[in-house]
Amino acid sequence: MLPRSDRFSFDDVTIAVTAGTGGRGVTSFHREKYVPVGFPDGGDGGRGGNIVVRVDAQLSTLDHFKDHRIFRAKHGGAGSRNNCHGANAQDLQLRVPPGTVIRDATSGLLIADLDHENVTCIVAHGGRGGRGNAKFVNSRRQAPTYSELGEPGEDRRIELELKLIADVGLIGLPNAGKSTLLAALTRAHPVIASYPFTTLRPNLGVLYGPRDERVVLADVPGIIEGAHVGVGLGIEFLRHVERTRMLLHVIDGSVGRDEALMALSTVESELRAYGHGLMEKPHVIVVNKTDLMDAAAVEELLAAVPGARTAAIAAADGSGCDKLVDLIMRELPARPAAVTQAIEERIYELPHGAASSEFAVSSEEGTYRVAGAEVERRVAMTDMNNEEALGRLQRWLRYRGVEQALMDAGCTEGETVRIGKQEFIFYPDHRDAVRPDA
Ligand SMILES: Nc1nc2c(ncn2[C@@H]2O[C@H](COP(=O)(O)OP(=O)(O)OP(=O)(O)O)[C@@H](O)[C@H]2O)c(=O)[nH]1
Ligand SMILES: [Mg+2]
Repeated sequence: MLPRSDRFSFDDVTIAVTAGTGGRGVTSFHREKYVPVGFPDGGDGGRGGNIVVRVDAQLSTLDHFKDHRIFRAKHGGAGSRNNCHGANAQDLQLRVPPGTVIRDATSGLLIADLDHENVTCIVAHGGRGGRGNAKFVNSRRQAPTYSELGEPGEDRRIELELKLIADVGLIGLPNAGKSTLLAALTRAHPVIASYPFTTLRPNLGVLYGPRDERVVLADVPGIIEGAHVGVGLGIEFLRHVERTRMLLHVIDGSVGRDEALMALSTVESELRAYGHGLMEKPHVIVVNKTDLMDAAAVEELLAAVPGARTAAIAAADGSGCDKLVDLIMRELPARPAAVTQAIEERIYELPHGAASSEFAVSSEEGTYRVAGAEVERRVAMTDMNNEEALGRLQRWLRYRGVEQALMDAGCTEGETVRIGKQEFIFYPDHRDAVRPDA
């Protein structure tokens, strides 16, 4: 039984990220000698840390997420007296290799395609700091005795998918000598062995041209007939050559003309099945292992190979490799403008969850639940130990129609209502909501 493509699961990881909660605002009154009661001077809390994904060109895998998949940013600092603002928390940075695609794991929506160095993406926003009591002063209320708690940070699950960014892809049947060629052209040390499926994950190497051109080569696992339906390692790893500008199709010439041509067409039909424009890219057919062939056989095979660009090499001893490098440098299409430009800092940002004012009431075994982004945020930011803050929350809930919606849903006095993480006993109609433990 051949191994299947689930070996590549670490090219995809799902992680949970929670941004920091904002710091709490503070209730305080100015104090000075001989002044009995001063004005409110409670400062606001600081912002919670964002979760930021950043491209690190030194990385080429997502393996570092293997053992660590839950990330929390720091919370903002609390405000303090004298209108002092709490400290904003530092962002938590997660590093990923270039070519990482980020999706929201719940909706599957694309968040960002991090295909350049130096790009960052804020995947969860920290909550804003709660306002201190100084901010609640108005013409009717000179001395508010409450302040807000910090806003909770966003949390979501995101999916990271790696599509390596290489300039040239090495493809071919298992054992054709792809990894040997990578080792011959670059300083990479891939595992090479005389059995099929030696390479289980893509290897990268950098080839330097005569004018110091820097060309990244990707060696991917071998492809066999039926790979597109999952035979062998499947063809899923071909996404790592999707973004290349040229493919080197390596064939083992020592197996004889007919078999070599068959290998060629087998791999090509798998590429066609995969799609994504792989067959439309420039291909170089590289006849390998010529050290095991006589010159006539090499000529005969080269003549029979379709396509204009061919090379004959022995990757094991490097013969023919110089010519192959010349061919690559000559034929490699220029990088698309989109890739060469924006190397400067680019920041992707999800729209900050503009809290929807909609909410829904549901009930289960005598407990009512109110769900809705704005309502939940409002509750989370209310200091339940403060009568005045609680009264303010209840007035707001009544004004927003939450109280009426609960009554419409059949909720009666004394029943339990849950909003976010808080539980209340329902006392409608101008009586204050009271927490069960209050
Ligand atoms: N004689 C000879 N043997 C070679 C040459 N190139 C590769 N080989 C041998 O062929 C075998 C397979 O080489 P690999 O580079 O591992 O082949 P691969 O295409 O990467 O194979 P997979 O990773 O399994 O897809 C090894 O035993 C190599 O030593 C060559 O030019 N001449
Ligand atoms: Mg290999």
